[in-house]
Amino acid sequence: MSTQTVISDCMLCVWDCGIKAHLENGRLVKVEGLPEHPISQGYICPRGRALPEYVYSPNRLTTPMIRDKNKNRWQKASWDEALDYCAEKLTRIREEYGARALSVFCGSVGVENIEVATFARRFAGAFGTPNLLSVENICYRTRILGRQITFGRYPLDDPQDSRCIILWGHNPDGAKGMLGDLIRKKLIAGELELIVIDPKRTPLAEDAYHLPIRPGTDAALGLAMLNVIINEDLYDREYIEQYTIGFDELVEHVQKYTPGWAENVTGIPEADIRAVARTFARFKPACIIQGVNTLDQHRNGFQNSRLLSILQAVTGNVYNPGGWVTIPRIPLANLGINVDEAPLGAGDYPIFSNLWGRKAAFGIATMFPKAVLEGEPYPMRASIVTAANPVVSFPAAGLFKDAFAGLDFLAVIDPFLSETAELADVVLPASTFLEKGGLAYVYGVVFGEPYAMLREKVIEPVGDSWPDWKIWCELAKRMGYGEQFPWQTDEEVNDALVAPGEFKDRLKAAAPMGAYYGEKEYDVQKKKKLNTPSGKIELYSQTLKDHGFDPIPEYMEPYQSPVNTPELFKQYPLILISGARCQEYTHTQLRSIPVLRRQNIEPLAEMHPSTAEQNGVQDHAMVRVESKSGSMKIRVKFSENILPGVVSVPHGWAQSNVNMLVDMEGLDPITAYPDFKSVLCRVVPL
Ligand SMILES: Nc1nc2c(c(=O)[nH]1)N[C@H]1C(S)=C(S)[C@@H](COP(=O)(O)OP(=O)(O)OC[C@H]3O[C@@H](n4cnc5c(=O)[nH]c(N)nc54)[C@H](O)[C@@H]3O)O[C@H]1N2
Ligand SMILES: Nc1nc2c(c(=O)[nH]1)N[C@H]1C(S)=C(S)[C@@H](COP(=O)(O)OP(=O)(O)OC[C@H]3O[C@@H](n4cnc5c(=O)[nH]c(N)nc54)[C@H](O)[C@@H]3O)O[C@H]1N2
Ligand code: SF4
Ligand SMILES: [Mo]
Repeated sequence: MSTQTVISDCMLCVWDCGIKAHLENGRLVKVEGLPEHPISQGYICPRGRALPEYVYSPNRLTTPMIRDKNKNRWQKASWDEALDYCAEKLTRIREEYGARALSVFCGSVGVENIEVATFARRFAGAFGTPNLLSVENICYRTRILGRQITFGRYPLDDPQDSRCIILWGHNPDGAKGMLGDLIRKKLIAGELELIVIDPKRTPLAEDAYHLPIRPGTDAALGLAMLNVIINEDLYDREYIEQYTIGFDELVEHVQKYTPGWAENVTGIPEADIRAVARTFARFKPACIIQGVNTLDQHRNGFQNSRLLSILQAVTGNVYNPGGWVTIPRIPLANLGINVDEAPLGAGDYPIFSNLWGRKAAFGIATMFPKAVLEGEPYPMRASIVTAANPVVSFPAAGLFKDAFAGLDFLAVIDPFLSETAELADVVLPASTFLEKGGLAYVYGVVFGEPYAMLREKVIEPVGDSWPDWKIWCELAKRMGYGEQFPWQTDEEVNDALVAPGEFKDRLKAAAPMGAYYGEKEYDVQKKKKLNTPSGKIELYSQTLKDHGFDPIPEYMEPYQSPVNTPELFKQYPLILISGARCQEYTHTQLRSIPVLRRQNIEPLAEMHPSTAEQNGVQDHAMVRVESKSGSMKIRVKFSENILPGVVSVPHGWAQSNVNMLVDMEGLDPITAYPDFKSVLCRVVPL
C-alpha cells in the first residue's frame, strides 16, 4: 500500500484552515489540521475532519445531466452534449432578449474561492451581461462599504493585541472557531475585557459582560454608547482633532440618544450601557468584532456597520495594533472583462454599486425575482448558478424558487444536486477544491493576516467532474470566445490569477505552504491623506447626505417590530432571528454527510422555556413557525440562554427552510440587504 501526505488547505468555509491530507493508494483517508499554518495553527473543525466522507459522498454528481422537462427526468449526458446544449440555449436567449437577460449567480463558496468567482465573472463579461449576481448582496459587502465610507478603505479587526473585544452579534464557536480559541487564551491569561452583545447567551458570553439585546436594535445601543463616551469625555481628543471630521455634529447628534432612551429600545439596563461604553473607551487597544453578517442583515444594516466604525474612530482605535487595521490588497491579475452597461439595481442603490467611482462587480441580487417574474426593470430569462444554492439560502425563498423555475434556461455548476440544481435544465458536475490545485487567500477576514497559499491538489477529480475553470473554458469555446479562455491546467490558471511580480515568485517558492503578501498597516492616518473625499476619517459623511441618507447614523426600528408594526405584532408576537452557525454545516451544504449529520440530526428552533410555555409549546415538540410571509415546521428546543420573546431558527435546511418566513419588503435602502435577523413570527404547536 502506498501512503502519502499532502499539505493543502480546506475551503469548505471562508477560513481556509491549513490541512494535512493523508492518502492511501491515492485515496483520501484522513484529514488533520496543519500546525505549521501561521493562521489556523493546527485548528480544524468537524467539517474539515469529514472531508474524506465529503469528497467520496455517494451523492456527488459524477456526470453532466440534462433534464427532460416534460417528464421531469434527468438524463446522463456527455460533457459535449451538455455544453453544446448550454451554448445553443444561451445563444438563443442572447439573440432574443439581449445579453443582459442572462445572470451569472455566484454564492458564498464562489465569492471565497477566487478561481470560481473569477471565471464566473470573466464568462459573464465575455457573454456581455452586466448581471453577475452574488451572495455579496446579502453578506459582508455592507460592512465593507460602511467602513469604506468612513475610512476610505476597509479596515479589519486586529484582535491579537486587543485589551478589550466586543463580540457584537458574533458567536465564534459557531462561525469562526479559531477566534474562539484566541479569545479563550487571552481570557485565561487575564489580558482581556470581553463584551458580548447578543440576544443569546453564547458560550463566550458566559465569561463576558453580556448584553442580551432585542434583535435589530443594535444602532440604539451604539448611539447610546457614543453618548456616554462623548458626554463623559472618554473619547480620544487628539486623535479626533487631527484625523477626523464631523465631531461637533456628532456631539450634537448623539445628545438625544441617552442610555435611558436606549434602555427602552434595546431592553438593556441603562447602567449596563454605561458600564460597557466606559470599558470599551478605557481599555485600549479595543476592537469591535461584528458578526460576519448579523448586523448587516437588517433594514438598518449599513448604518449599523457605520456606527461601529464611528465607535472605533472616536476611541482612537483605528490603525493601531489591537484595533482595526488595513492590509494591502493581494496582487491579483484582473481577469474581469468589462461590460459598459450597469448591472441590475445599480441605479437604485448607487452607494452599493458605485461608491466614489469604485464599481461593484455585481448587481443587486435581491432584485432578481422581480426581473424574472415581472420583467422589471427588464426581462431576465436565463441563469448560470455556480457555487450557490439560492433557492434555500436567499430570502423570500418561495419567490426565488418561482424565479429560478420560471427561467427559459437554468444551468447549475455544483458538486452536488442542490435544491437549486433540481430546478435546472442542465447540471454540470464541479470537482471540489480537493480535486484541483488553486489559490487560497483570505482577505484578512480571520485576524487581519495578509496570507495566501498555492494549494496543492489532493486527489484526482471524482467521477467525470471538472474543475470550475475548465467548465467555463469549455463552455466559452463553444460560445465562440475560447481565445479569452485559453487555460489548460490548474497550474496555468493559478499562474493567470496572480499578477506577475515578486509576490508571485515568493508564493511559488513557499509552496505547499503559503506566503505573506504584505504587512498590516499601522498609523496610516498619520502618514497620508485617507481615500475619503475629505482625506480624513468621516464621522459625518457628506457622501451619504448627498445621496439622501443620514450623514451620521440615526436609529431606525426594524422593519417588522413591536414598535414599527404594532398591529402585526399582535398577530405575530415573537421575534425570529435566523441563521446561527454551527460547526457541522456550511449554509445549505453537508446535510447528506452521515458523520456530520449524526452530530446534528435536525434543525431546532431555540426558545426560552417561559416563552414556549406561554405559547403552549413543550420541549422537543414539533411546531409550525409562521410569519406574515410563510410558514415552516420544526422541532423546538428549550434554552435558558435565549432572550424571552425571541425564536432562533438555523438556516440551510431545505425541508425546514427558514427563508420561507423572510421577505424582501424592508430592504436596507442603501444596500438592498434583507432582514434575516428580526422578523415577527408566531409558534403554533402541532
Ligand atoms: N460553521 C460555519 N461557519 C460559518 C458559516 C457556516 O455556514 N457554518 N458561514 C460563514 C458565513 S458566509 C458567514 S456570513 C458567517 C456569519 O457569522 P455570524 O454573523 O457571526 O453568524 P451568526 O451565527 O448568524 O450570528 C452570530 C450571533 O448573532 C446573534 N444575533 C442574531 N441577531 C442579532 C441582532 O439583531 N443583534 C445582535 N447583536 N446579535 C444578533 C445570534 O444570536 C448569534 O449568536 O459565518 C461564517 N462561518
Ligand atoms: N435565513 C438566513 N438565510 C441566510 C443566512 C442567514 O443568516 N439566515 N446567511 C446568508 C449568508 S451570510 C450567506 S453567505 C448565504 C450562503 O448562501 P449560498 O452560497 O447559496 O449557500 P451554500 O449552501 O454555501 O451554497 C453553496 C453551493 O456551492 C456548492 N459548491 C461547493 N463547492 C463548490 C465548488 O468548488 N464549485 C462549485 N461550482 N460549487 C461548489 C455546494 O455544493 C452548494 O450547493 O446564505 C445566506 N442565507
Ligand atoms: S473552519 Fe472548518 S470548514 Fe472552515 S476552513 Fe476550517 S476546517 Fe474547513
Ligand atoms: Mo455569509
